[in-house]
Amino acid sequence: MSTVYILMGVAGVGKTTLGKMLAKELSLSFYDADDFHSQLNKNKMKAGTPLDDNDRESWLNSLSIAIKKWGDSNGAVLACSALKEKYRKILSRNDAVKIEWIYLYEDYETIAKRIQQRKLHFFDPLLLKSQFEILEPPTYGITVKVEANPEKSLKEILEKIKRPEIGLIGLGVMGQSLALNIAGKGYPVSVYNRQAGEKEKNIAQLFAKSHAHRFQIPAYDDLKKFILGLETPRNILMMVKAGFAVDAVIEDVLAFLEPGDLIMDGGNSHFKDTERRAEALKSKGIKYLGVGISGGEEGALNGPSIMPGGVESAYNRVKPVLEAISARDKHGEPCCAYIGSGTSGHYVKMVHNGIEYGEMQLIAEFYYFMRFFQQRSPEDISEIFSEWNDSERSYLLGITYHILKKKEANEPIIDKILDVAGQKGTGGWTTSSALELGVSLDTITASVMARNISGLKAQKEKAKDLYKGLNSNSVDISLKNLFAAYKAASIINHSIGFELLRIASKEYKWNLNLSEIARLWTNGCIIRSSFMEELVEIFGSENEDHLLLHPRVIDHLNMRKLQFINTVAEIQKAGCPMQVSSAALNYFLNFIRGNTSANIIQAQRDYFGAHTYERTDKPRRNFFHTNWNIK
Ligand code: NBP
Repeated sequence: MSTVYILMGVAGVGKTTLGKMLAKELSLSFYDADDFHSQLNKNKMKAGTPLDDNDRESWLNSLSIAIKKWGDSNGAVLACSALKEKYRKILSRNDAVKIEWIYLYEDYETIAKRIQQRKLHFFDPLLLKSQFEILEPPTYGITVKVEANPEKSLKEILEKIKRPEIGLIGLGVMGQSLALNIAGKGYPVSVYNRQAGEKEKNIAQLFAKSHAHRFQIPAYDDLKKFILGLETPRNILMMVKAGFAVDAVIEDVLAFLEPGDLIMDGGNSHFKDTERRAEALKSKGIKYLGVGISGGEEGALNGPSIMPGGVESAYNRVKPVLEAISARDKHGEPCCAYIGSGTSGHYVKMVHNGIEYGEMQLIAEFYYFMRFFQQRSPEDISEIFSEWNDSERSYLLGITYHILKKKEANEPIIDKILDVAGQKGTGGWTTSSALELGVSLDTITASVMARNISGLKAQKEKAKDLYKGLNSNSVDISLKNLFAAYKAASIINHSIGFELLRIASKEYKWNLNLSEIARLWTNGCIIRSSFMEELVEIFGSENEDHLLLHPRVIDHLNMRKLQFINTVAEIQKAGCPMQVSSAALNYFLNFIRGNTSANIIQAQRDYFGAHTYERTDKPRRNFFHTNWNIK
């Protein structure tokens, strides 16, 4: 479906001149509505008899048929006075046609003078006056005050008819920030938000209005108008709650989309849902990208880290805008790059969040120990985190420094926040995926479980009086040792997350570039840090094996392993919970021992279930069974 541009306004305002110029610029055919009058109408006009509404109706009807025909082919530019709303209604009666109304205006005196100056043109002041009297300026479309210099007016029209290249659905926390980010980078964007109930009326309009001093953002609460108003083929970015809402929006938009249009899901959808949706839409000719976006509200506004996955040609279509709105790495390159085929974008975002869960819990654990087992104040701990952050440049350490500094009525606000942590699923999904792939995900899983156990608030309140006798006195561990343990655990948490990506990439044939993924995570996202910068180089230097086998990581951990073991042990001995730190330590110890207790497990399995075992004195993949019945 193509666009028909209708330049409307009173006689002499410049419809024909500008219409022809516009048609040339857009490589479209130009039509003058006067040429569509019937012979009867033409005779009447020749005889100086004014046309009545009946005469006009047949003329407008034939024009509307022509408009439909032009819309079905390449589009066109039409000059037509269309002074009254009822005339315009007839012209646009076919819903399936995209009409762009361009209302040209100027005051009576200027037009009269202009017509008189065109020496050969007959000027009837009464006709012009009557046109001004019946004119009903449209409240939609584009309005252009005609300049003496038509080139200037054409420029204004061209700027205004630029249709939005991207339409954003869902003006929640992320959607609003992203829309402003896109508009700020000079990409025409339109927005839509559903009308859900009385409280949620005109969200899109109110949003556009509150930013109208900076950007012209077309805003809709009518889905059809929103979609038909987009440049074709259309690019739609959904920023709605993951789960049912995504399916609901897809179902709604499908009614108005055409083959070749593209839907992007910028939310945290489960990667298997993305796969299902992409498959279903493929059969309808609709392209689909799962676009992981990290950075929260502030990142979405100023530059998030973006992880798009799906068909590469679809990504290439939106690459300029996605790159433009993303954060920059230290070399000024966009923190946005094609991740891989299928559902890899959302998978990578999910693992990002898994690592994020682990990092958050680690910081929380060290805070908790220093606060309640070393009796330090939130203010003191914020200074300690600030020092740690001098070397780590970790976004999460940085925000925790601010959190601990914040006061309400002169009291640290952290003391007023209930110790029950919420979650939206990505951490748990990372664990489920690791279980499916047989990958050890100790730290991330422990961080999900830590949030789960935080929910048992009432039971924990009871339990604290039932298990007494543990020493909660001040535990003497130096800040140097605490930092070493934190750093070691954090390295192991990252290793675990990237190991899942490495295995998933092989399993799902995504060919993920781990160095590039680390680069995307060096800015804009929640887990950005100086260690992430280091990982870009570590993965870039041919490391295709487990991160804990890389020389630089080995150096990091060898330097800290004793402090790590002793510190976590001392903290636990004092009765302080350290779910992620101890999970990291156990992963590390299991990894570096060469042998583990798993031979006992395998023997037990063979004993009760004849599951067989491999032998240390035989090549791998040979399986043996023993008759364990000792008589
Ligand atoms: P919000 O909760 O702030 O906004 C959700 C949006 O989804 C609202 O515009 C809401 O419309 C719309 N929506 C819902 Br809910 N159900 C809908 C339906 N059935 N049809 C149409 N629209 C519907 O979420 P957000 O924080 O902006 O997050 C959006 C996505 O981005 C989520 O997947 C989230 O996990 C992800 N994400 C969030 C962050 C973050 O820091 N917040 C970071 C990275 C990714 P309404 O206004 O009418 O209710």
